[in-house]
Amino acid sequence: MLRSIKVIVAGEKTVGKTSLVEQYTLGKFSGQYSHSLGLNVTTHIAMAGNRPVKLEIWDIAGEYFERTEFYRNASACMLVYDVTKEKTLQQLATWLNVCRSTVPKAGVVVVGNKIDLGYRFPQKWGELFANYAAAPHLTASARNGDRVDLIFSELAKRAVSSIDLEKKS
Ligand SMILES: Nc1nc2c(ncn2[C@@H]2O[C@H](COP(=O)(O)OP(=O)(O)O)[C@@H](O)[C@H]2O)c(=O)[nH]1
Ligand SMILES: [Mg+2]
Repeated sequence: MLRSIKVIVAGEKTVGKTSLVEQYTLGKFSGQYSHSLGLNVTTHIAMAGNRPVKLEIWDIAGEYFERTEFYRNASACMLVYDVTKEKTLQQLATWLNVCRSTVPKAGVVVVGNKIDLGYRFPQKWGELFANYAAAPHLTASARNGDRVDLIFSELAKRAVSSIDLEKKS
């Protein structure tokens, strides 16, 4: 049986969380904004290194960051911002806090989405935040699919290492 791993995709509304999950699981970009209702859970088989795992992806709507029960048992959090909106990067500090306080052992990956549109503020700021979070910083585009597989495989990899760490402790 495949091992099931829960991961969170978090960030302000309209940064492209749902689009990234759709591009990753369905290989399509609908270009539509559907105001996600609270929570969407999608499962997808992913490779973590050379092991297949069942990723349970929790896409949490922007306004639900305080619903800490959604984070329970998550092994990794993807913190997404929009490279055209500086404010969405600033807000990630709040999301990071929620992740760290509810699931302290979870791995974290910082993602700047909509890279097809280009940065409208220094990319360095995203890198500094990722540094502060002790997390890798990656950019992606849900629109053209650039690095979408990579960000989710990085997330899966971090999730697996966090579970392995937990087993040892
Ligand atoms: N240009 C561009 N637009 C995107 C990208 N990802 C999402 N969008 C658009 O941004 C809006 C919000 O996306 P959505 O996935 O619903 O954001 P969410 O609220 O974080 O789930 C939609 O109109 C998407 O079409 C991207 O990588 N590039
Ligand atoms: Mg959404």
